[in-house]
Amino acid sequence: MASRPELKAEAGFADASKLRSLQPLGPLVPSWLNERVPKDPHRPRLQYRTVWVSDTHLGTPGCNAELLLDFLRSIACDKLYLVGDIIDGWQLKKGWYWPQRHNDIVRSVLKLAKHGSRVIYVPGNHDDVLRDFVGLHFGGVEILPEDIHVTADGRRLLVLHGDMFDSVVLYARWLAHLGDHAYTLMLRTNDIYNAVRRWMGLPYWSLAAHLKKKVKNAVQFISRYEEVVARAAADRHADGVVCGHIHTAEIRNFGNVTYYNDGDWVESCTALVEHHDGRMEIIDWAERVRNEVRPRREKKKRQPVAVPA
Ligand SMILES: [Mn+2]
Repeated sequence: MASRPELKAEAGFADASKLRSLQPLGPLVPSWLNERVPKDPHRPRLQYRTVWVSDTHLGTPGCNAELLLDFLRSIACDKLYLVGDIIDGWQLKKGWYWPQRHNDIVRSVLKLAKHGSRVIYVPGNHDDVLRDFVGLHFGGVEILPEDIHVTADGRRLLVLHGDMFDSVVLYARWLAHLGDHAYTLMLRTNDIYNAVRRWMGLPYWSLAAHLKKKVKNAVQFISRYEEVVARAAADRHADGVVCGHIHTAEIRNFGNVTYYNDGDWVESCTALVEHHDGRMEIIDWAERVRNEVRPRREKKKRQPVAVPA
């Protein structure tokens, strides 16, 4: 896609104190990542052919809204896929939580649609109410149960959220429940641990991501999930599959099928992108912002002190 000068990035972050009051339980990504990063509102946007984002869980304090908004305001693409669990209907039913920032995110998506990006919303399990509206358009956003995306290099990718494979992977219901509680506890522990690390001036460390990598059962679950989804794509004669749901970004080959997972915006702040030549890449936005903020902070520290004459 050619550069679109009319599509200018909007101004940067809200101040961190405001964010605190909006997110009483605190985000899982450290607050300093959400500090105001003065960005040139006329900076060129990152150009992609396709962008996949999922598991943003809008309507919950877990959503890293500032980083997500920053990402959406930094990109331009021909096609944007919202791959499910975008709005967390389950949590909203339990209690209404909808800060201004979540409105800004919705507006930012609609703005991309207005400026020519094709926006496709594939509902997940947390926004399954939208599955009743499949085939309809809302403000330029198409709702589809799943889709086939053809890459620039001609590969056919099946795009779906991926919750339908849970039952295949998790055969016992009690196991799913135990998993849910253990997971919630893990996220809280992660929060406290990082508050301590922040106080000690250490960078953010994700316990959830670490445990998922280390704990045998979690590894088995993720690995088995990836395999099951890839096999389903092979059955459909697709060259690959793009999904979300398990909050673990990945690009992995299973025989002739490539499994892509775009990650999430609760734990990791990742997206999947297709470049204009068909090359696929996982974008770690938290990491990118961290690298932007770090040199600025160091520069600030190293500023020469005025010596009285
Ligand atoms: Mn899900």
